[in-house]
Amino acid sequence: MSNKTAAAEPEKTHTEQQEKPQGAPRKKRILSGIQSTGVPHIGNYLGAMRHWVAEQDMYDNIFCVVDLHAITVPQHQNPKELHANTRNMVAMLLAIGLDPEKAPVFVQSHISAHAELAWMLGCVSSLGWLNRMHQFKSKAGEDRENATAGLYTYPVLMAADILLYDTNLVPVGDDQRQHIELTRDIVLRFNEHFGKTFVLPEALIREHGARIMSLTDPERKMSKSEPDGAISMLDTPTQIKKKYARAVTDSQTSIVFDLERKGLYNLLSIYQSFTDKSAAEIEEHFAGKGYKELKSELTDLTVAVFEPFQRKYNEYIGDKATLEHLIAAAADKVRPRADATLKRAQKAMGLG
Ligand code: AQP
Repeated sequence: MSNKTAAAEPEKTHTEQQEKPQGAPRKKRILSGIQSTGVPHIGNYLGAMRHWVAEQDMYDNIFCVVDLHAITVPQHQNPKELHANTRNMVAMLLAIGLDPEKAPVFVQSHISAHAELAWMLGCVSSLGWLNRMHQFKSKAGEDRENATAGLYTYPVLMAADILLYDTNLVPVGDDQRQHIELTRDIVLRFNEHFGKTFVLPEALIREHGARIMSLTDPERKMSKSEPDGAISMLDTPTQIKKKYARAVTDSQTSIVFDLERKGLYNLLSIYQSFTDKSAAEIEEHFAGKGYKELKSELTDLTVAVFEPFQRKYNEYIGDKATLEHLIAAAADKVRPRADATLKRAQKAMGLG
């Protein structure tokens, strides 16, 4: 490694300087992604997606459906299903209100720079760093020998996703915290060794809803790959009602935020995320009431939020030409930025 020292917060990159309009403060750039591994659930929505929509005027936004990440597990290596899931995920992101003009939603595999930069970053990442990643451990499970190499290097690809766009902030759920830390380690090492090349990003993780747990096992994170414990954004009102009704709770009766009562705490966290009320207000609202009332209100809140999304989603799914056009336009919009960063990194490393 060279003896060049990197500033903890690197100065502006060449691309940043070029893009800042004269005299106007540049909006911070945010980038986030979601895997096309099935229908998104209330965890994805409350932990990440709703913030992307609510804050799209505040930031310079880029969103991607990360299909290259989806294939890191064999269950998602069914070509037809993956292709459809990717389109469905873009349709859902548009349906919840992302405006393609302000917030392009592209498909990760359409921009080849992601895979190219990931290889380069893999060559400056230590095995020790990857060995510490919790998500690999939980997704690989007991049968680690049979987990794919892609699952192991997943965080390096995620670093490439973020760094290609000179991202300042990465709005994600709590499960991604460690991956953003790894991205920062990669930036610091790369910049120190090859000179200032990448922007140092920060995670943007919210206080409420950043870790919604499974309804059937509140010790585990709600996940697309475990649909029984998840309320999907395409569930019907009847399914939503049934899933809340069956949600694991306990034999106590008071409705209070108690971390020891994990099932109840999770339901109250969902309620809090949907209503944006304080814990004290919620406890007061449910004083003298029980699980029946809580679950019934949760059903009503969820149905009221998801029903309009489902209508819009069906419109996008029914108009394949528009959807494909928007997907292609988003890729065209972001590609020059990704290619410029890739070139900058290649030059820094002496490639080519
Ligand atoms: N349970 C959760 N609570 C809050 N936020 C969550 N996110 C995921 N699960 C929760 C956030 O949603 C965004 C997109 O996630 P992803 O699709 O990229 O991958 P994931 O974290 O692996 O999500 P899943 O639902 O668990 O999918 P599978 O089953 O395919 O692995 C991210 O910002 C994530 O933090």
